[in-house]
Order: sequence, then C-alpha cells, then structure tokens
Amino acid sequence: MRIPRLLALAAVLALAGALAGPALAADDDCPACAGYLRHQPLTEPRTHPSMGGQLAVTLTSRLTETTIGGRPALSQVYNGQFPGPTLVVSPGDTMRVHLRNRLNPDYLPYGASSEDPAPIFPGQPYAGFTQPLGNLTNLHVHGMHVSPKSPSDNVLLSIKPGEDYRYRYEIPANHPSGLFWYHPHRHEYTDQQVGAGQAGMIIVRGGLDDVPGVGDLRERLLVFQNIEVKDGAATSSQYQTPEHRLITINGQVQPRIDLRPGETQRWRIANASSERFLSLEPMGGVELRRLAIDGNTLDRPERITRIWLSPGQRVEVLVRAGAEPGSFALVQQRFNQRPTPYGKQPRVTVATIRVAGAAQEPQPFPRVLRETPQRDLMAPGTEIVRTRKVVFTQAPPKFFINNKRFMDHAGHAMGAVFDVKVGTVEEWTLENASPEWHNFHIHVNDFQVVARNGEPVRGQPQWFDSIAIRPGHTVTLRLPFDDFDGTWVFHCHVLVHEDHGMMALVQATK
Ligand SMILES: [Cu+2]
Repeated sequence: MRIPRLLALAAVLALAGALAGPALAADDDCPACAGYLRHQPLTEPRTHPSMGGQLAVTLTSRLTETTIGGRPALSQVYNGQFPGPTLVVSPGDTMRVHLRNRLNPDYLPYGASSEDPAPIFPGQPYAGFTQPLGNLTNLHVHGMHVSPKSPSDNVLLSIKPGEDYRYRYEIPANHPSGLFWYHPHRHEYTDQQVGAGQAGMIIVRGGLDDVPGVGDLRERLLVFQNIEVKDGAATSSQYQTPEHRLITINGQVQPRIDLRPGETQRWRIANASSERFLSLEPMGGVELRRLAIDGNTLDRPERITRIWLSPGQRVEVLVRAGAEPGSFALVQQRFNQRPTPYGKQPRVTVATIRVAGAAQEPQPFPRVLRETPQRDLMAPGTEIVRTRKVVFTQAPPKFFINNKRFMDHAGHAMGAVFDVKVGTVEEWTLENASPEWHNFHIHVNDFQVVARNGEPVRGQPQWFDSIAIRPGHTVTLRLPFDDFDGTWVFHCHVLVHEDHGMMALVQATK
C-alpha cells in the first residue's frame, strides 16, 4: 500500500505543478485539503439500477475503513462506501432496501437523551452540545412522495444494532423524475450518522432524461459531503475547526472535472452534508443553467452564476464550457452561518473545472423542459383551508419549533403536532426568530414557495422539499397534502438542530 500511495502522491504533486497558474492559485485556500489526493478525475458512486420494475438492495450500516480523499479513514458508512451506492429506479417501481444495522453495540443504549452529558470529542468548538454515539438507526428517502407508513418511509422507527429491517417503497406511477437521496433519520443521532457519511443518491428516471439537449448529454453526479478526519477516523462536521473543514465531492478532495471546449454537460448535484450550506461558484470557464430543484423539473431553464444548496437540497444544471481551454476553480463562497467565530465559513476551493481537448460545436440551451407546466398553487381559485405560523427559535443546545422541542422516541415531549386533511392545501409562514440560519424540510409532499418576507414570488413556480430561512426573515409556502395519510415530520435540516429538538409532527387523516 505504502509505495503505490507515495507514487500516486508524487504524480499528483507533479500534476498540480503542471496545472499551477492564476486560475488555480485559489486551491491553496483549503488548509484542510493538504495531504489528500487532489486534482484526480471525478469518479462516481457505484449504481444499482432497477430491472423489470424491481430494485432490491442491501445497505449495511457499519463502522469500517473507507476511503476519503484517497486516504483510508474509519467511518460509519453504508456498504463501506463514502458516499453510499446510487439507487436508480423508475416511476411505478417497487424499491426494496434491506437495512442491516451493524453499528457498534457498545455505544450508549436506547433512551440516552440529548441532554445526557457525554462529550465525545474533547475541545469541540460548539460548546454545550453533547451527543451520545448512537447505534440506533433507520432510513429516510429524502424528497420522495411515498407512503410514510411501515415498511415504507416511517422515520419514527428505531432499528437496534444487530437487527435488520426490510423497507419496501412503492413509487407512484406519476412520481416526479430527478435526484433524491437516502440517509438515516433516527432522531438524536441523525447528525452524527449523516455527518459520518451515511448517505447515498436515488435517481428516478424520466423527465429531463427525455428532453432533447439534456438527456443526450454527458451526465455527472456530484455528491457534496463535509467531514473531518483526525488520526484516521472521521467525526461529524459540527466538531470541526476551520482548518479541518473538508468538503468532499463523491468522497474526493478537490477533484478535477473535465469538459471539452464548447461541450455542455448535465450535472446532478446534491448537498448531502449534515449542516453545511453550499454557495458554489465557478471562477469562469463555464455558463450555468438550472433545470431542476429538489427533484422538481422547472418549466424553463434559469440562468444562474452560483449554485445555492442548503443542507439536503439537490439541483440539476447544464454546464457549458467556453471556447478557451483552461483550468478554473469551483469555489464554495464565504458564508456566515452563525454569529460565532466558528460559524464563519471561509471561501474554499472544492474542485477544478478543466476545459481541454478537441473543441465541440456549442449547442443552444433548451427553451422548454416540460410538456405540461408545473402545478401552481398561486393560481386563482386555489383553496387554502388553513394558514399557520412555524417559528424557529433556539437557546443552544436547545432548539424549538413553535416553542416546543421534539425530544425522544419514548413518547416524551414530541414537539408541535399539526393535524392536516389529505387532499387539502395549507399556507404556512416560516419565521426564523433566531440569530443563525435554519433550513425547513418536510417529508412526503413538496411545497411551493409563494412569498419571501411577505413579498410574492414572481416568475415560474418554485417547488422545493427544503428551503433556507435567513435569520430574521420569513418564507411563505403552500403545501398540498396529496395521497397519503399517516404521521410524518418536518424539521430543520441543519441536522444538529433537528437532533436537539427542532422537529415537529404532521398527522394527516383522510
Ligand atoms: Cu436549524
């Protein structure tokens, strides 16, 4: 092992030297990246495609040696992979996931609450947070419109170490096509498990795949995660110090993404980090058009210069290279997530876009992406049966929705409960009455954003499953409760907040 790794490192250093120039100077902005294998061509997670309407996969949750940035690292992942495998299905399919919990049985037992003083990483910068290492787990299919009842997407399940659970998801025939993902959702332990790398993508075929000028392009998948590796072991992002904040793409550190001059590629991009907001910007070389958000295909492509992804969100973009060859940094822009020194995220280079090789004739961007326009709950005649307020407040390490905390699985203090009727539409105004960013995410049904700070949204309908709320701001949504009854959750997708109480229940009846 040692010699090939040294050779690989030498090759990388040589390559980095060859590519060094003004466009690449910015990649010195990542002290945490030093020592990892960098500038390697982007690779992608392995895929498990459905056949004949069926997909059956096994996901084993285990603390094991995986590879991060070309180096071995001990972490809790699925099937030894960081990130986990990509599941590819079609609307109408049955997706079976055999989840095997092989997490360490010596971790703290069921019932250990978030308030138990068990600091596991000494000197952690976000004082006041304590989390027992959790060996209970479950699975959530993020963004998917499937039943919330067992054996489908019931995130209130708690699967013990050594036990197995067989999920079965019936994907509706009219399910949207696009990028979704899976991750653990066991309250109290979600942050540490997702933060350790337990995440994988779900691609639902169709939609954009059939649009000329999109479906025929070279396709790439970029899964962003954030992680810290200390002494060969991964820890959750919340414990990171600035010099250790590593943003990986498909488990690689600062990979190289190749395009030919004039070429257009279709990138599916996911923010699978546990708490990091992404504001990505290419430093020249390419033009961007946004095609879809959170698995919702837009009516028309939108010109963008930055790719904004709050935790849990996905986006699809067309990336068209200019005529001039060169190397261009893809940077994560500076972002102030919290009013603490630790909350200031510095600008950092996350990848290199290399435009090289034989030129292609640039193709025009498509004008229309859908045969039928998106549903619009701002249209006249939309009946709103109820309006509500959803207020996000905090007194770290306690986090609240409407002054209530979601506490534990033993039935104690389960947070606010919203009773809704299947087949109706409600309007909720989210208010962030705290000094840091939050990110509202709801299961089962997506929502349309209709106003920001009371100002109506203009342009084509904007559908999401997760939406960021800036401190002191409001976002107004219209939510349809289609098809499914049962109990599910909405919460902040900054997962350390969710684990510390910022979650509430929806109870939908027919
Ligand atoms: Cu939050």
